Amino acid sequence: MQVKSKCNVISKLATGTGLKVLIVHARWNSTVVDSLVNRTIERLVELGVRNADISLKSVPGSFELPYAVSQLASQYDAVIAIGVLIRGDTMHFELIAEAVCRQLLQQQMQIERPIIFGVLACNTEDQALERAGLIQGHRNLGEDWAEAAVEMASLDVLKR
Ligand code: DLZ
Repeated sequence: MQVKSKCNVISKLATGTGLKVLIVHARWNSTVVDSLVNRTIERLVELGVRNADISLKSVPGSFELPYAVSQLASQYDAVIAIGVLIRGDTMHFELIAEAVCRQLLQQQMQIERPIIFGVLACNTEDQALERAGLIQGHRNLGEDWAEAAVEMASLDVLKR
């Protein structure tokens, strides 16, 4: 039996109309990051978010994502944090991946805004290229992040 790796993410009711979304992305591994960011934007627009309601902010590396989110998130209905970590010869990868994940989760609860985890922690460059749809036959994960942002922001708007 084949396991479904992607749930049917977007709820039928969720629409991006009227939502303000921030994408914060790292500049490391920019070929992969740019492809992920572009597909995220494209999918947000397909879901009804206006181009004018999508803001972009870049930071040097993934380690800087949580601070940028903490400073900016409250002005938006959802934030998508995007970075690509590729394992190297040192402990950097483990330290950053773990810390960034924990901090983004914590920010989400503190700021009470959905923060979508678009940080890839890959063992190889090929894994990163695959997940950005840059290797034939592979899907770009940016579309899942856009769908998750719209669905989660819609929950939040209903509550207010
Ligand atoms: C230093 C570093 C390394 C080695 N690798 C990556 C990476 O693969 N992806 C990424 O987004 N950032 C990397 N960085 C930079 C750190 O995230 C951070 O920007 C610096 O340590 C400065 O705080």
